Amino acid sequence: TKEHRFAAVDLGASSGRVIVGEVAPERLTLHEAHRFPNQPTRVLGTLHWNILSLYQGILNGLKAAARTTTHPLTSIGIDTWAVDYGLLAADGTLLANPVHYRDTRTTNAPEKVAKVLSPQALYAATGIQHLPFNTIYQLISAQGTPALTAAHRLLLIPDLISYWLTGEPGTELTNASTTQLIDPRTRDWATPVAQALGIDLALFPPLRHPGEPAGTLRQEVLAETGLTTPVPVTAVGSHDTASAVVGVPATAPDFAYIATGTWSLAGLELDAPVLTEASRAANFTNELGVDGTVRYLRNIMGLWMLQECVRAWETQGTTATQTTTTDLTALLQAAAQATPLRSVVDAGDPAFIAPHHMPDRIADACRRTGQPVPRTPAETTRCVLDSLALAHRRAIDDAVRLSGRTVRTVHIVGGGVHNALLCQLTADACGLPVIAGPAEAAALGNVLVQARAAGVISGGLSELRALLHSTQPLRQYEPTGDHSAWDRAAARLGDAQVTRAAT
Ligand code: LFR
Repeated sequence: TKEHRFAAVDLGASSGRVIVGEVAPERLTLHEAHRFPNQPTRVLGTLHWNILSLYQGILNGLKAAARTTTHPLTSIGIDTWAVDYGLLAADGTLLANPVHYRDTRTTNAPEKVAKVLSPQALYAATGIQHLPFNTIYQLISAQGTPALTAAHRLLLIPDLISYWLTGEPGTELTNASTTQLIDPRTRDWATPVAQALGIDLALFPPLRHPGEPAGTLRQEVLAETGLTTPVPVTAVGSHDTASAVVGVPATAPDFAYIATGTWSLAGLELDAPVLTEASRAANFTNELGVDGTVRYLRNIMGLWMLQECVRAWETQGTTATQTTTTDLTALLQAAAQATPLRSVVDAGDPAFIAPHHMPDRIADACRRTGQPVPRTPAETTRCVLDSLALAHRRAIDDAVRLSGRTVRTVHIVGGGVHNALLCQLTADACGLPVIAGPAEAAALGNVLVQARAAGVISGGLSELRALLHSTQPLRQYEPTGDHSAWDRAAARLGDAQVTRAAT
């Protein structure tokens, strides 16, 4: 059988990569062509993505992909984080550098929106959890700015990259759902919401669905990358979490997933949205997935909390912290030895979204809840990982309760797969077996959707997942320890963590 090569462009909050997937009906292998850092920059008080540097990283990656294979690429797919966008003039010029979702410009936007549309009405119409950086809040904050006033078009980040590569504008559906401007029942624009908020839906190019063609590489891109034949771009689940959930190697329907990385996205795959008041109060989201699915999940702060701690310890630069923290493996080993569940914080608290001073914010949260304050990097790391495991369990329990589904297995995919302590703690907290892997689930989901669109493989999500299960290395963690210790830790956080969306 003939093998095909697909390039997955996968941009995460801390790094971007171009990964080549080789696919044949019973085969699937990945090869990382290029990885590059993603370093946001604050300019005059606003936190920006370095979008041109990311684009250059992608071109370098495609060049590396062209060099490492004698076969032409069958197609390219692009996925990135959600909600953020670039604004274009009528001639296609980028009018302003895209702003990072962790920027604080949206602080007062939820209040403004609530004056026009109640949180209840907004949830009933869109099914999207309240996060302060949802695109609607960004657009409300940007109202009246020169860039938005002059804008002819709005492109979400993966659609912007795709436009630069091909010249063809479009709005990919899975990511569009994170704008909070899509109705999850019709899987089309929520026009009344946009009208109420004064958001012009004409800014968005037409919707396209995962698997649909999205143009071919422009001549200048071919010249720059050394790719020779015409290369199509295929729409994939362009929201990285949509691709990561395609990349969950489940073999039965009764699974929960946790897509880990900067965030932990924990929940279930459903075939219809849950738009109840209880679901809103629990801040569950109904993001749209590949093949008509719904990603029913909650955002949890994720390894961002640990990354930010490590960054703080490194800038403090005392010898003691440097030797223990620059080596993440040593830090995790020390955390594994630290007292379990000594202090936990609410890893769903939006107070942890913004950058800077993470160890202090964690210490404050422990103090406020009357728990011991972690003193060493190892103790703080243990507190973060225990807190993440607790939030994972809570999200899965809530998803089960709110959807009426059962869960027998928890799949962890994404960067957290490399963190054995987090995987084990999650198994312990949930009282369920955890299957960890693949780490590159988003790239794999991206490649699989392309390969199916190209006719190299066929079937629904369960067939794609069976291929993952038979080709990717996975590790299983069985629950251990005293389960009631997790109940007691959860009780310590008490009502502090309940129903932030409701307020
Ligand atoms: C993960 C992710 C989440 C989204 C957050 C912000 O990378 O895409 O799903 O809520 O980033 O866009």
